[in-house]
Amino acid sequence: MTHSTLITVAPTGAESAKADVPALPVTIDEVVATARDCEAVGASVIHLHVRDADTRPTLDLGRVREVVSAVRENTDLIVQLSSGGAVTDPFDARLAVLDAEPDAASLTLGTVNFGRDVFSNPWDLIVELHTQMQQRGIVPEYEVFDLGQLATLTRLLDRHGLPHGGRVHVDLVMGVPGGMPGTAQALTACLPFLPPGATFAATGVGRTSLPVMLAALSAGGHLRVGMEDTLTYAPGEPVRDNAQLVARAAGLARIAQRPPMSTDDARSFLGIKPMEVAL
Ligand code: KMH
Ligand code: ZN
Repeated sequence: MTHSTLITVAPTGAESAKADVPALPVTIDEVVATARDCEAVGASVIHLHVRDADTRPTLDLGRVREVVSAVRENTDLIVQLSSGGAVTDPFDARLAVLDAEPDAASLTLGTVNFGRDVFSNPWDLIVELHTQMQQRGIVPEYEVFDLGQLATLTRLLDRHGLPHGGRVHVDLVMGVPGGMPGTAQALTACLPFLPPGATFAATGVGRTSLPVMLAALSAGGHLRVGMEDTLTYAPGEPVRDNAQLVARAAGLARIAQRPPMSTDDARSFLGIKPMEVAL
């Protein structure tokens, strides 16, 4: 079991509208402020979806590059871009975010119903993302929405080799309507299907955030929290900001005697170049 806990913040996502959730960080200044606040309370990775000047999700490369460099200039966080985007995004635009040269990027291992929508991730897209990340030195975080997607991960690694950095790190995304439930039982069921030597984090969407976080910590896993996944802190209490969610995750990690991982340690854990070499 890793001594410390890697905490990823997913501050924005592609699903919530700024008009409905005024605390959602969408401008570059808001994303930078959130990134700094979350780093200060224990995050070491930021999972980014970018919004345009009208607050809508965008994969516009210029805008994505701007956000990546703003976060890098103001924090030591590992910058992980979403390659999932929004359910409406075409595959070529999702692949093109790799041109922004993030440290890391998400890579979802299968198609899944996503509420009333479909989050489409066919095999050829998975292979293309995996091999392009290998070639470009970008570290993937394998997003798993259902247990069968872990079999796809094993097939992917068997056929196409280990990711850049050598670490196979999985994020179990739980509680999405259409994916696996956000329960301790579902999390435990996934663990035997992780590839040998792989590490995992877990994310519980909506009200599954706390049970998933507690189950992940007890099983030696890492954590992802943020307003991409959770907008209610407690029944009837909206999330104040992303740092509130990171602080709660960091507090639970300390109680589990696996305190938040520093950004330096997170880089070495994930096989990402140290900050001074990266710049
Ligand atoms: N926005 C979801 C459709 C990812 O970032 O890689 C997909 C998602 C996964 O959030
Ligand atoms: Zn995402």
